[in-house]
Amino acid sequence: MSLTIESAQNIFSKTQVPSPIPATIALFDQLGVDDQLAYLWFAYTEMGRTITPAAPGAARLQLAENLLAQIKQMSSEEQTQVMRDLANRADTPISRSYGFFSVNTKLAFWYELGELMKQGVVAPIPSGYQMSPGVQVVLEATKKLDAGQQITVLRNTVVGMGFDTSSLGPSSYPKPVAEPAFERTAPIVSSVKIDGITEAAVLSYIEAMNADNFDAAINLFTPDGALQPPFQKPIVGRDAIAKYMREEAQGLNMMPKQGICEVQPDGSKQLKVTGVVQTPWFGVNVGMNIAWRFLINPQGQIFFVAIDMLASPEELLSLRRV
Ligand code: EQ3
Repeated sequence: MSLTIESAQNIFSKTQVPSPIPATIALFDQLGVDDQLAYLWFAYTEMGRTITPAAPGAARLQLAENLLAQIKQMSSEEQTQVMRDLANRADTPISRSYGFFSVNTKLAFWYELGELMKQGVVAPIPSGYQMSPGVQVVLEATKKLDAGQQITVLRNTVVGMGFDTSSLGPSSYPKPVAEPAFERTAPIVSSVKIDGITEAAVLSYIEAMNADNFDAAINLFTPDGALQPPFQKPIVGRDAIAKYMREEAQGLNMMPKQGICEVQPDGSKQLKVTGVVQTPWFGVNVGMNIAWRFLINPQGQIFFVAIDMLASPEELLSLRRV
């Protein structure tokens, strides 16, 4: 029987617990645009008391420089309007340019805007702003999340802003820019050990990803293989996975701890591995509890891997399907 992505997506589905992250983002989506911006300000500054993101490097900020320079020259009202347009996904020149940014450039853009707001260069949340009950509900829901889940909510809301450029034809795409590298926050772990796992493709995958060696990681996949990031559809084919990894998987520290492997009658293997991942934005200060669900073909190649955010630390150990 040939392997299909649809069936691969369902492996170990009985061991999955719904994450509170989409529910929190759904609450956020219901807010009006000013409330969304205010929520992000309060959530970000509140979180910043204990954990703050690392400043993006100069090369990364350079990609957002043009937009930031335009915004700095605007009046307070115009600055507020730009932020509203971004949150509204409006079709304006700035919101379009933002829409073409990579995930990490979007984060760097808002990081810098946040700094400029603190300095008073960019319009802050209006001083008389009264927090609406809706914002309070989303903030309360956010407080219940662990730090890894909180930064995922922030990241996903920022990524969703700006004009949706996927509707535009290739003629309107800007010239592709090289994705600046993230500095690694911890030494490269060269020999990976995962309790319960000896599968070479899985161990080599983690080793390659922890060294940002995406070519090596891609070569472990079948040509029609797929990678499914958290809360997203599968990305299919080596080229598409490589592009995604170069943009979004740099500088990650993957610390898988345990896993199980089940051999299927056709010789393929289904594996579930759980552990912790750190992003270069927050380094060792925030660990995200995650699971990888691998489907390995009988020839030992990765046909499919899904990355799931876990709902709670208890889930790190609940690997068996009962
Ligand atoms: C200025 C302010 C505060 C107010 C204004 O009103 C509005 C906004 C938006 C503001 C600014 C907000 C800012 C600056 C937010 C910054 C948030 C940041 C830096 C969040 C970063 C989060 C990073 C995360 C969650 C990374 C997760 C990565 C994972 C889980 C990677 C998993 C992967 C694995 C394990 C693989 O094996 C394959 C690849 C893959 C990448 C999927």
